[in-house]
Amino acid sequence: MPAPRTVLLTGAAGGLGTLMRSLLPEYGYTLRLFDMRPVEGEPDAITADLGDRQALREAVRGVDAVLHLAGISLEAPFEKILKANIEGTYNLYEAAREEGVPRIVFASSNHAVGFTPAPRAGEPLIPVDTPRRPDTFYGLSKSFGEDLAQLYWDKHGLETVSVRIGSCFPEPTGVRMLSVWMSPADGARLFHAALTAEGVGHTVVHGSSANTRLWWDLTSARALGYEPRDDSEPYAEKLIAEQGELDPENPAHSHLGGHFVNDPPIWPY
Ligand code: NAI
Ligand code: 15L
Repeated sequence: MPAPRTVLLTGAAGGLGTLMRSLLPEYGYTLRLFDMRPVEGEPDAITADLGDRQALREAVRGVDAVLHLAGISLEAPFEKILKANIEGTYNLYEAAREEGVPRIVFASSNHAVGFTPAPRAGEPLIPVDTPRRPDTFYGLSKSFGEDLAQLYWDKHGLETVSVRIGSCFPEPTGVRMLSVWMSPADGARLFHAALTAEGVGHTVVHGSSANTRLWWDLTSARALGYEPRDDSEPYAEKLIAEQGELDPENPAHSHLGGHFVNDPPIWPY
């Protein structure tokens, strides 16, 4: 596959989409933007819902790849998750198949496997083939997305890298995040690797920086050419002083998915 140049960025108005709009052009991409909300300062962005199959078909036409970030990004009532994340992701894959788009990079999440116990000191890192253990309807939708990606590779030859993102924010804001944080710059490095690596078929990778307190294995991400450069450790002293060490008896501290394992739905809209 020739290196992709024109990439459809769904979820362009969101937190991660905003970070990637500023970081990915440095890698030479031309971004076409898509979101149900207007993208500030971007009058050419496509404002449409993932439920609009015609808009999606036009949005993917002629692009070399899609970076699919759009969707509900926290726990929410099942009916909302069903529309945005399950049907919406299906609609995107159908549009990509119909228009011959060769690759999608799918924003999966640690919450697809959020009930996986966090490794204690000396235990092995969580492997990428750990059984799915979604911690929410949200995590379940990311499991669906990964299976959908596998189906479209096996049946239609449409490639996907499913990136199980840990926490991608400018800084880690909690003690758990010290283990799963992905700096925005490392996020751009990983997405670039996922967009350009040869012969990925459907590959699942963990998305984190090279954190000292890392919980999961980055081997499959590194195999794409990803070389993380950041580490959350400089934030550790301050966060632990403020919040204390993780308590192994607290389920929200002792599972990969953190508070998602026991929080009620929190999607604000
Ligand atoms: P966000 O909530 O800030 O952005 C999501 C964007 O998707 C929003 O701009 C929203 O308007 C758009 N969107 C939602 N439903 C839509 C629909 N039906 N049609 C069109 N657009 C729709 O979320 P964030 O943090 O930017 O995350 C981006 C993606 O990465 C999400 O899929 C999220 O699940 C995933 N992810 C993010 C992580 C993080 O640390 N930021 C961690 C793990 C996964
Ligand atoms: C996610 O999947 C969410 O989209 C993001 O907002 C964070 O909550 C992140 O996981 C996390 O686990 O920290």
